[in-house]
Formats: sequence, structure tokens, C-alpha cells
Amino acid sequence: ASAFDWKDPLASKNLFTEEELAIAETAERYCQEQLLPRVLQAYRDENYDRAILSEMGELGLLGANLQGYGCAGTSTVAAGLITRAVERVDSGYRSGMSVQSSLVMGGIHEFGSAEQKDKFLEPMARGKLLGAFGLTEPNHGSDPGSMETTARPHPTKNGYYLLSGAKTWITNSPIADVLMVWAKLAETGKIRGFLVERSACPPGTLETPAIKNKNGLRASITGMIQLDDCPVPAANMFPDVEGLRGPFSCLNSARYGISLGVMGALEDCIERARTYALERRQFKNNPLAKYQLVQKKLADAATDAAYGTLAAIQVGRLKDEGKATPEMISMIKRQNCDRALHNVRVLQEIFGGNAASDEYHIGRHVANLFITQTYEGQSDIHSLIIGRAITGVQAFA
Ligand code: TGC
Ligand code: FAD
Repeated sequence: ASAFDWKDPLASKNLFTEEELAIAETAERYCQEQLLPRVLQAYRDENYDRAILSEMGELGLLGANLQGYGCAGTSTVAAGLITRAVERVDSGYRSGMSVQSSLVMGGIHEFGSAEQKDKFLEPMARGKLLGAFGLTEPNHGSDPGSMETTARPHPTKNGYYLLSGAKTWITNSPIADVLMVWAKLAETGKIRGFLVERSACPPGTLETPAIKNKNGLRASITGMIQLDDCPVPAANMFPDVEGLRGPFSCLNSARYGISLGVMGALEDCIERARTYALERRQFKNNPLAKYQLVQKKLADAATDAAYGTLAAIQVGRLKDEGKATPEMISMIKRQNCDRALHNVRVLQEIFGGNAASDEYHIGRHVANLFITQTYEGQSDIHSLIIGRAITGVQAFA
């Protein structure tokens, strides 16, 4: 007879292939054994250990769903199970990996020239080169179409552009080797993507200062990208994609990863809250878990985690069949981030005063999940994307 499994209430496991289960197991083992023991100190020190990307590269976890170039070539769902395993430990660790895998490697894989793919993808898959994705600017976040960063032809050096402008809140930027920068061509005003190689930038043309003292996502490193007439070869521009379709196509894949990733963070909180509620006793020596109000909090959270997981699996399958639309991805990104954040805030209550101690991990997830709800399209922006698709009327401007 089947038994109810509170860790997987709607038996999502039944929908995974043997290969997906094996990948998930490898990722979960690495994350629990190698990442979890480091996360508290990393979060306290606001320090991202660069070695993590190399470790993930060795295990084949980077760009996992890409074909060729040393990538594992898994299903979309398998790649999502990797993000879920990483985010079960910390959203910041997942961020560093998402940027590398989905935004930068995914973008190069989809839009890069043969030379760009040959040069960057394999070292990125192995974690030897680290990527960053620069779309957001100080004055333009939700509305990247208004970006001010420009690329103009080099006045004296043929085959080069000069990039100028500033990007902000860029994950990995202070330590990235390859920065994918989206800029408007001065001549046409069309947005194009450039691969800026730090090692090739003359002094003073590229600065990537870190943004310190974040109150979430502290186990990831975040910074700016400041370009001052930075010379970039035309060969480092994506040849055929122009307009917002370029960056948004990269975002489709990263937003998908987040939708399963945040389910990992939520599940971790459910498990920790359940353990705490069974151990902590109040009033006549009853465990907190005996109280109905506490049970409802766990039931709500487990239900949202189970529903969110199933929805993400469905969209992942459609994505592999070429049938997923951006609106579907907006729907699961918004819903899963919103429900994860809402539920972890409620589960935090179960820990009472101990929630204030980082040793219980819950406060860290709460702070992180606020940011997951904000980046890659804040939830209200996704509401408007979905609303536009429902009504045919756009509400942004
Ligand atoms: P809109 O008119 O909607 O579209 C402009 C062009 O882009 C195309 N497009 C897409 N293509 C592929 N996939 C998608 N999801 C697409 N969405 C739009 C569209 O077809 C059109 O193409 P064309 O050829 O007709 O020009 O553009 P808009 O300016 O009205 O956009 C509004 C809005 C709100 C949808 C958009 O700007 C938006 O999504 N804003 C949110 C910004 C955002 O998500 N930023 C993310 C920055 S990266 C990041 O946060 C990384 S954090 C990583 C980590 O640490 O994990
Ligand atoms: P704003 O656009 O100023 O929005 C502020 C608020 O107003 C939001 O709640 C928004 O929903 C709301 N709002 C805006 N317009 C409307 C509207 N028309 N109708 C209704 N409400 C509206 N970006 C990158 O490019 N690369 C990265 O690697 C990256 N990493 C990040 C890491 C961290 C830790 C953080 C915090 C951010 C990161 N971002 C990155 C930036 C992120 O994508 C933006 O913060 C996000 O897109 C929102 O932009 P904004 O902060 O400028 O907010």
C-alpha cells in the first residue's frame, strides 16, 4: 500500500526518470555534505567561496541541460533538480550557479558564434571561467529596455566597440572572468549582447566593485559593472540576436531554475520547522507539533511546496518539447517565489525567539527568498506579464 510521504506529498518522484533521480541524488549529496557545513560562516562573513564553482564543475552540475561542450545534456527538469538541491542549502549558492549555467552559458549556447562557444563553454562547464550577466542598471531594473549603456564603434581600432555605462546588482561581477553585458548600439539604439573578458580590458576601463553589507543572499557575491570606453572586439558580440529577446531568452531558463530552486529552500524550512515543533515543548509538556495552529502552518507550506513542484515539472517537460511559453515561466516563477517567501515567513514563527539565531537557518532563508522574489522580474512584474497575456492590454507604461 502507498504511504503518505510528508517530504514529497504528491509523489513528484513518480514523474522523474531514473537518470533524473540519479542526478538529483548526486547534487543533494554534494550540497548537504559540502555546502551546508560552509554556509553559516559564508553568510556571516558575506563571503562567496570561488572554489564552489569549480567543485560544481567537476561534478557536471554547471550548464547541465546544455548539449555538447562538456555539458551533461540533461533534461530541463534534471537541471531544475540541481538548482533545488543547491537552494535547499542557500539561495545565494544557487544564484552563483544560475548565473553561470542559465544566464551566461545558456546565452552563449543559444546566441554565441561557433568561436564564442568553443572558447567559453567548456571552461565554464568545468568552473574554470566564471560568468556574470549584466542587464540591470542603476536607473533601469524592471524596465531594462530603457538601458543607458552604449556600444559605439572604436574611432581608431577597426573591429572593436567601446562600451560605456554602469550595471548594478550583478551577481558574481566582482570575481567574474566573463561579463555578459547588454548595451545599446550607439548607431541604431538596438540592444546587443557582448562578452567582456576581464583579462583583455585595459586598466581603468572596467571596474567591478562589490556591493557590501547586503541583508540577504550574503553567501553570494554581488557588485557593479562600470565600463568607461572599454574596448571589446566585435567578435565578442552575439552575432544574430538584437533587442530584449536576447537577455529575456536567457532569463527564461534562469527563471525556470529559480521556480524549482525556491521549492528546495521552502522544503528545507518545512523540515527544520517540523523537527523543531516535535522537539520544543510548551504548556503541559506538549510538543509544539501537537497544536493545531502549528499543524496548519506545516500543512499550508507542504501543500504549496508540492503544488509548486508539480507545476514546475510540467513546465519543464513542456520546455523540452518546445511548448513552454514565457508566460508559463512567469507564472511558476512568480507563484513559487511568492509562496516560498510567504510560507517561510510563517514557519519562522514556530521557532519563537530562536528564529533570531542564525544556527536555526530559518532567518537566512527568509532574507534570501525576499530577493528571489525580486530579481529576474519582481513578482508584480510577472503579474503584469501574465495579465497582459490574459487581457491583451499591457500595463507597464
Ligand atoms: P516587451 O515588449 O515585452 O518585449 C520586448 C522584446 O523581447 C521579447 N521578449 C521575450 N523573448 C523571449 N523570452 C521572453 N521571456 C521574452 N519577453 C519578451 C519580446 O517578444 C519582444 O521582442 P521583439 O522582437 O518584438 O522586440 O518588452 P518590455 O520592455 O515591454 O518588457 C517589459 C517587461 C516587464 C516584460 C520586462 O522588461 C521584464 O521582464 N522586466 C523584468 C526585468 C528582469 O527580469 N530583469 C532581470 C535581470 S537579471 C537578474 O535579475 C539575475 S539575478 C540572477 C541570480 O542571481 O540568480
Ligand atoms: P524597480 O524596477 O525600481 O522596481 C521597484 C518596485 O516597483 C518593484 O516592486 C517593482 O515590481 C515595482 N514596479 C516597477 N515598475 C512597475 C510597474 N510598471 N507597475 C507596477 N509595479 C512596478 N540583475 C542583473 O542584471 N544581473 C544579476 O546578476 C542580478 N543579480 C541580482 C542580485 C541581487 C542580490 C539583487 C538584489 C538583484 C540582482 N539583479 C540582477 C537585479 C534585479 O534583477 C533587479 O533588482 C530587479 O529586476 C528589480 O529592479 P529594480 O531593483 O531596479 O526595481
